[in-house]
Amino acid sequence: MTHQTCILVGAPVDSGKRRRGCLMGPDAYRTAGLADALGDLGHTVEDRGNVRPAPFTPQAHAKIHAREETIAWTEALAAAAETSLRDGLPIFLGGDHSLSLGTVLGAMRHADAINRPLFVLWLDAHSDFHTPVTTDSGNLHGTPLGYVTGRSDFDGFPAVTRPLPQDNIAIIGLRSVDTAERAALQESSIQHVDMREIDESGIAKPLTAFLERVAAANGMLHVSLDVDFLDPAVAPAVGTTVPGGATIREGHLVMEMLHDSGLMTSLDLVELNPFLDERGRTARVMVDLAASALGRRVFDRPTRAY
Ligand code: B3U
Ligand code: MN
Ligand code: MN
Repeated sequence: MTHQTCILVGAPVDSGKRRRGCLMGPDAYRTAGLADALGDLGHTVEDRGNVRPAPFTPQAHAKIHAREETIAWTEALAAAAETSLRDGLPIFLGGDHSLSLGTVLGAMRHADAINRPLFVLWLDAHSDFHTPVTTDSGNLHGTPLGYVTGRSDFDGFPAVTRPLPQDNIAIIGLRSVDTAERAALQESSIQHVDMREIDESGIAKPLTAFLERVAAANGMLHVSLDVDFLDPAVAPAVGTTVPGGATIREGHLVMEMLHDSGLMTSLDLVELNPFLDERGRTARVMVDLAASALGRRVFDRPTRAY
């Protein structure tokens, strides 16, 4: 991949779950030197500052936490994603994973407008495939893939007029899937890769299979990287730690393969909670992973054709 215009879009969303702190994420990435890391790779970097939610009136809800606020973020971030995708490669600095209801919706609208299919790579311990009805926790950060694929009961959220086809999604890193999600996932055609599969066959194999499908369809590719994809021993700054996650090496391999593919068109960095970090180390790991996705490497490799 050659020179890119990387557009940093702060998304300090903290409404998708009850534990607070993800709102500090965008500034932690800035402090950890994301813009310089990408600039050093020869890219143009434009920091557009932080998005703000559309106006909203909070309402008490028996089950769902901060529903109106999350709807307001979804509207604002869908618009920001659509605009920034016209100008370059947006990197959304989260913020919890409920921000992806908006960023993926915006990417879907952009892909529709230019008549290309959108694919989504979800790097996460969780499948985030709930609906507001199936969720046990009431936390909307567990619902973005349910929303964008057109599952029901997202009343009050922007309408998903042309849902993302399940065939266009891969989730890699799974090790915490609720019963209702598991049933829905197994019935779906979403490519779902758990840690066992990664242990048995390596992470490159399912990723290559997915990237080949993206390339064959001339697809756009939105990548959503949840901090908890990584093992908490190397990335502790996240509210929902799940042991047994990806290693730093697996994380970098995924990012390097994404770079080599030339397919990635937008990126979310989500669930970083700087309040839980240890001297900024998780923020730095995430910045390093983003740099690998944008071309940082030890040695050049012959380009792999997809
Ligand atoms: N599936 C659980 C846990 C969870 C999902 N995403 C995160 N945690 N980060 C839920 O609450 O929906
Ligand atoms: Mn997630
Ligand atoms: Mn997760």
